[in-house]
Amino acid sequence: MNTSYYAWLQHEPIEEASLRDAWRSLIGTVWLEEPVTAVLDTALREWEALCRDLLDFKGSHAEREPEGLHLRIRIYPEVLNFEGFRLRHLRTGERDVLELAGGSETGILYGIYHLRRLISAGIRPEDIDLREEPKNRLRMINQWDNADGTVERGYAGRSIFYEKGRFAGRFGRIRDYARLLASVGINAISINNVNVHETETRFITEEGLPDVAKVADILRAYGIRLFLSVNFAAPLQIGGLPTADPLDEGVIRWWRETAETVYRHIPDFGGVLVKADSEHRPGPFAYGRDHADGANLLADALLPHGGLVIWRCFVYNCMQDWRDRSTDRARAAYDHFTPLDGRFRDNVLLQIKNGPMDFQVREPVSPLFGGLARTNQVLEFQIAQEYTGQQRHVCFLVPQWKEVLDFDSFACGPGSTVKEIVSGSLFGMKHSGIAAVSNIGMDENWTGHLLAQANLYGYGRLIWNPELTSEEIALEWCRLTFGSDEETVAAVCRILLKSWPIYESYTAPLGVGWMVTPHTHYGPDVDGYEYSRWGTYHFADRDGIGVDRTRATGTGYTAQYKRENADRYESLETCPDELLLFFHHVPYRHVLKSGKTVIQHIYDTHFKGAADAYRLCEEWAALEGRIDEERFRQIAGRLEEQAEHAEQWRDVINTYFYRKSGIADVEGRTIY
Ligand code: GCW
Repeated sequence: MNTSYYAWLQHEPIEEASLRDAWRSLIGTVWLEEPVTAVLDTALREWEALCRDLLDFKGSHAEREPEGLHLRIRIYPEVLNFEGFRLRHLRTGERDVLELAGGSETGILYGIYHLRRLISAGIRPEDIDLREEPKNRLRMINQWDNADGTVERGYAGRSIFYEKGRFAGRFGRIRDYARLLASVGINAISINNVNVHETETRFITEEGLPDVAKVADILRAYGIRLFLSVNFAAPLQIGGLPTADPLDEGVIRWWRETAETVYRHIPDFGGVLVKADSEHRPGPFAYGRDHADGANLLADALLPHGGLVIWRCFVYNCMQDWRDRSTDRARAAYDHFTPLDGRFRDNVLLQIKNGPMDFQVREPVSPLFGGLARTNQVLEFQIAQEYTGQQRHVCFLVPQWKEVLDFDSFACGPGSTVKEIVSGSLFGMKHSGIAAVSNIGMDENWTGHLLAQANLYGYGRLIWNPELTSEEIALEWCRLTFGSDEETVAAVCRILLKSWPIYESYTAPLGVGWMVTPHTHYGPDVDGYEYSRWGTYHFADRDGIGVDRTRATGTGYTAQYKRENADRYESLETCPDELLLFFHHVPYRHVLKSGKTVIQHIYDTHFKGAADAYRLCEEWAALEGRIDEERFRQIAGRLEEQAEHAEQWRDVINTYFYRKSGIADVEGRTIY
């Protein structure tokens, strides 16, 4: 096992001897007031690991409460939220203790991981007095893993779960993954791709469930509930029924019995994730039913067992005619789902991608946030860098996610931010939360590009506490991953924090999106999707570029937002530069708020973006000798590839627009 495998749970004792000694004496003995259950056992093992990894010390367990210094662990549900915890340094008479109180055993586990972060950050024991509760109840990961061992949009090797059509039995690896996830507060995971193929359709049968249950057992010890993606047509495909119609009695019975079978194997099964009537997946439309009929069918089957139905809103016409200018893919989710608001069962959650299109480097926030007031909602992010460099380019996505969470929908007046919607607080929803597509695989370092580990870490931390800044999260990750050398930590933080703007600057300009090679989605191909059926166009001609989504002259998409945002996006005067081409079709000489013309902006950002990507290599090179060879080389290699590839992006985009517009670069740089 090399260092990169341990990710942010490194084995690196703190250097300062006096601090290490202070911690050893305070937490080197543990006293647990509770009977040991599975999750508490994990917590104790994590405390042992903390002592070993950070204090270079073997901790000891006390039989009864010691007189002297110790770590006291207790469950305190009266004052703490179920998953919350409190850590305090107490001086009571002769007892000097660090008390970890959790709202539940899971709260305690989270408390131990938090203590690990604090100790790594160099905090002194006497300074500890804090309380933490997660902002979001559901904090989920979606694996897009297939039974054949491939991972859809996976950029870090093959699946850790499956191989050749079956469960691969890599229990150690799954446990290590669960550990990484729990350490940043993840409490739910769906373990198979939302595109459910034939083999995975059978996961919910008597033959499939024993293997699924083994994975659930591992995850349970880390406070993580297992979900499965299911195939809406399962009654037809594996149930021997002639239909999957959600209103058919036989279909209703089939799902009810299937739910009973699932819960017999996995009593705490979390529920199902469903992609229906989307990109050729089966769904209720085939029977003239709507998404509420479809979701409620499954919800009724799961309700007696406490299960949830997470139903995706990524529904659009993927057979569009590019000649048809009136259909707008961006409108689709809102048009499909707002009429159904209020019709879903209490245990249904709609899962909504952050933007109206598909995880582009820049998109506006989905207007469904704010458009639905009587429906449980889950926000979906993509940690996997499908459109943001595929873990070959560095692109730290936390700043992008923060913009989404901080976006004001104005649904109930100012302050109706996405984070208040998806935490359930704005509309008082029963269930809610955030999910994201995972970015890990069998690669030794989990994520392909080692710096992409920061996205998995940052996702967990941010959805636990959306008030953390990108800088704080980057700093935590860098310290935990690379240790205490301040120069290294500062340099890595700088690289992470500028990486998203750099990636944006040399790829598709001003919010227009795409311009990628069809299917693989890697590398530039400006017209790759322009004459296709996917609904993802830029409409560049010799005069201008962009998609007119205004109410006045375009597709009317802007009207899906509440007035404040609708007006802001509708008007050329107020539409933010970075989203201009998402909302408007403008001439190349249109002047941006920055004072530059659109065409000059394209040239300038692409020249600068490629130069900045090259500079990242230089900044990294300066760290040689300060980081172990293996991790240093890995990242250096990826950064070099990025710099080269950024030049390709620069030249393809600049050349395309120069040839289209015939307008020269005012600085006369080389364009082909
Ligand atoms: O962007 C598209 C991806 C598909 C993915 C789909 C989805 C799982 O290219 O690979 O399928 O989104 O989110 O369902």
